Amino acid sequence: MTEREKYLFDLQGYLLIEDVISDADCALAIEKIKERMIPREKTPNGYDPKGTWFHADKLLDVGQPFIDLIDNEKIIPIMKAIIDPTLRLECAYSYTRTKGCPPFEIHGGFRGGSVNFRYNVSNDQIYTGLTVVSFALQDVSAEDGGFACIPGSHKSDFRVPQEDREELFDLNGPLVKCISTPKGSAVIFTETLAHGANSWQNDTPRYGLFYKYNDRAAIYADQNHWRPNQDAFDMMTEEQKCYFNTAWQAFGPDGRHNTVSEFG
Ligand SMILES: O=C(O)CCC(=O)C(=O)O
Repeated sequence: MTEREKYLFDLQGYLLIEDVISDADCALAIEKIKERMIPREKTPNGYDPKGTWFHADKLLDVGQPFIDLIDNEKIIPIMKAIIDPTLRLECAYSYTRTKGCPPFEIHGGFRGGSVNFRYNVSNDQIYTGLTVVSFALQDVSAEDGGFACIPGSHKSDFRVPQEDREELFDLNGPLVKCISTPKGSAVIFTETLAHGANSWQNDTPRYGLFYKYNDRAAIYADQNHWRPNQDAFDMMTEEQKCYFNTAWQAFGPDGRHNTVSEFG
């Protein structure tokens, strides 16, 4: 991680990295997401998306290009620098949203929560928890909608007051910034950041692709639900399998590699 990247991530709570995925892999990812995506009844925050929001889970089971993104060479050194040298990949999924979809309400923005939502810096070292890589499979301009956040909010020691939430977390309000992302780039953002997504305004749907990493010792998502299937493991390198080890810190299984019996 360069000094510039460290500065920007600490300042903003997110970082844009360009030229992460090739055009061919963007096209392949969209093709496979289209085959797998299903309509979402309600968004995680209870909105009725009125048929405009789709999701595709367990993308690693589909093979490439998703497998190679597990340990992308431009992303992983940064994740190791800001989370921990030993990482777990919690989940890999897509949200696809079509024109006019309801916004994904701003969430996060308070660093005093659980281990997953930490953010501290000490002795030149960033310590964050659950961290997302949002891959841009197409060009997204700020006017299209898409990823939005309150830069710097990952350092807030206070929760937004409930009565001010609507005003301060207004996706079109002065605190919130929509981020433009060129095709093939990725936004790395800490879940501690106040973030969400604005209503999508482009005729072409937004095929969002999200990988969530965590400290090996921490758990956010259901490990059994998100565990890749055996076909996916068979496609992975030994190094890639390590991202799916069960969460543990002391007295873990011998070696670092995953075996099914770890869950036994
Ligand atoms: O759609 C986005 O860019 C935001 C997604 C998000 O906040 C999430 O998946 O937790």
